[in-house]
Amino acid sequence: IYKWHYSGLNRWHGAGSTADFQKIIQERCDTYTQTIRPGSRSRNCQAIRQAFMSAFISKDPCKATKEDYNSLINLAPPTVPCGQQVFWSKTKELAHEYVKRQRLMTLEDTLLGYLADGLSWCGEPGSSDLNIWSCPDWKKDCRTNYLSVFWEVLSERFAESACNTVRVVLNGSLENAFDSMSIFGRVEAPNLRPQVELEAWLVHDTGKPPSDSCSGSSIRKLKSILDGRNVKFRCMDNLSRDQFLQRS
Ligand code: C8R
Repeated sequence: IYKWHYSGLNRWHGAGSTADFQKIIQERCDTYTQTIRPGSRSRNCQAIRQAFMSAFISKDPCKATKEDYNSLINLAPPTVPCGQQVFWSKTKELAHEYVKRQRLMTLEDTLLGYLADGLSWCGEPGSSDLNIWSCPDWKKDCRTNYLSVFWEVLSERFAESACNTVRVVLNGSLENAFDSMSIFGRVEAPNLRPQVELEAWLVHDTGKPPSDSCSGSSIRKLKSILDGRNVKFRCMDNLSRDQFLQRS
């Protein structure tokens, strides 16, 4: 039992692959290309599903590289029209509510972000199946797992394509609204191009005082990352969720 536990499919500490992963990818791809963005360049959903699978199937789930996802990302690069991009960190639901009311887009509004949102996936060497029992956890097993590397490369490409003014929605109810270890902090902010302008919105829970502000140390750290890249920065704080959604 000991040996089975540590060498078997159950040995990782993260959730296993989502049931019916392939079917969900195919269905979401069809929905996105036919209903959500029918105007967008026609995409071959079967090829996209196949490229997604071959990125990780039969591979060591702790040895993901950015290159594993090259062919998938080249089939559907995560670009959005200039000036419409919204980043977020610890504010996923709020950011999605915000973009719905504006003509703005998060990474989940691009095809690959939409396909993968909320799903989990990993394979196993010597097998052509997904491991539905467990997948590596970033902290407890390995950082170079397929789920983490996917969001990192996709987020990197999304940030690199930003132009004009872009926005980030940060959680003002946390002590550190900017977290330099988050994907926004370690991947997106450091990959914005010079001359882009980033507007940060610090939004706190309605009915509570904010826990961080534009003059706090976490935002100063964000500002220094951006200064180093010649990215312009503006910051708005002390907004409750309701105020933010109404005024913006
Ligand atoms: N981005 C990153 N992670 C994403 C994601 C996304 O669009 N969509 C999902 N579902 N995830 P967090 P962060 C999952 O700590 O680290 C982009 C991944 O499993 O609240 O700063 C997006 O463009 C990932 O590990 O935020 C956004 O701007 C967690 O959710 C940042 O990166 C990340 O949750 C957000 O990443």
